Amino acid sequence: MIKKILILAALWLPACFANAQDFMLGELHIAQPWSMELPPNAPTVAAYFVIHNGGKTADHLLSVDSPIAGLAQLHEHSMQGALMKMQQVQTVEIPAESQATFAPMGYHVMLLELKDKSKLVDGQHFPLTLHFEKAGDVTVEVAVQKQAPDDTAQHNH
Ligand SMILES: [Cu+2]
Repeated sequence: MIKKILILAALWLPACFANAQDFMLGELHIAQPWSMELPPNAPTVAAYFVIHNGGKTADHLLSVDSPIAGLAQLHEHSMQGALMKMQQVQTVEIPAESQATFAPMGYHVMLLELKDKSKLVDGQHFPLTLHFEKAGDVTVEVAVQKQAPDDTAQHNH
């Protein structure tokens, strides 16, 4: 399993660094931030991305914020018996020379108290600022789309 992941990572690297939807911050690389278009009356929205850490030390995502939301939290989905539960987490570790994946049914950014819903439609995007313990801050543009990008879960292109 580990070997397979390493091979996938090696294949992925050259292609992804040329991707315009990716953002760099020191050794961190935030790939393809996206959010699902929701009905206009949806009270919250989730944002997803993959954070790659090319460095030799772990970093932590401490918090996030966005001008479109009054409140932004780091959340995690987990199975509790047969039930899928969502809970807030304080930080998310990005292990050295590895990655942290934010995707449906896993870690996600939850945006609450939405202020500007005009940005939450297919084809639009909104800014999201990530605050890291070591690397500092970076603002990414989250693309709103009707469907999940097919390479979110694994970078095998
Ligand atoms: Cu959530």
